[in-house]
Amino acid sequence: MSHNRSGLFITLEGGEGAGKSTAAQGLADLFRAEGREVIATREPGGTKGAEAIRALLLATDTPLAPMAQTMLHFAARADHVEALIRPALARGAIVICDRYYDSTMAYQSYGQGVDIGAIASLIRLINLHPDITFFLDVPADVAQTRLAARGAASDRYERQGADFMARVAHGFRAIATAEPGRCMIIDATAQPQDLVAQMRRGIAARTGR
Ligand code: T5A
Repeated sequence: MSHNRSGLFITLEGGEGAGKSTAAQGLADLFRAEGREVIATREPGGTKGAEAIRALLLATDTPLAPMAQTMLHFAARADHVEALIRPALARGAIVICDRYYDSTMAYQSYGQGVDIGAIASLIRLINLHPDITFFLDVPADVAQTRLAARGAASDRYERQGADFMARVAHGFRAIATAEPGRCMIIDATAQPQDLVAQMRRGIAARTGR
């Protein structure tokens, strides 16, 4: 079950530098131009409490065991879902979230070895599923070039290295393959406006909206 409300819950997933934030912004602009209320948000984060947890999660000077990271991601998510996402969906808004629980499965389970069953239990506890999830798939070298061009500071996860990122990418593909009703893989080497157009067509085809 996804949710009992009139809104639409869209999530974007993928590795570092796949272009999720850029595509999420473009999709939000498109829906706003259609006259819809849009909440564009992100994880970890999206509320004051979840942003405070984000700072701890991304900090490179505080070692945290993978299971501790998992529970912090879900603590942030619990606040984000209850304080922002559920109320927005209940009033009919479109919620576009840059990363959600598939990131925990890909990074903490496929990437860091946390038990899949433990994460599946936390997902059941949160009990809010996206209507549609886009997996932005981009070759590692393209993502690396984009990140280098942006010159962003390196956080806890960006520092993990190529093998870790390959396990994460494998995880995302495995999730998308296992749940074809919810998930769509998008070739994220396309130009941002083409990605947004592909996503808009996917939403219309899958949800009729
Ligand atoms: N994490 C998160 C977990 O481990 N578990 C979890 O449960 C969750 C929720 C979050 C970190 O936390 C981890 C995953 C992450 O490591 P973050 O800063 O939010 O950290 O990291 P990302 O979500 O990876 O954000 P990035 O900004 O690094 O990547 P994006 O959003 O995919 O990429 P974007 O849009 O910022 O673009 C990157 C650059 O590429 C260009 C942009 O202009 C930009 O310079 N670009 C394009 N260039 C050409 N063509 C396109 N289509 C382009 N799209 C963007």
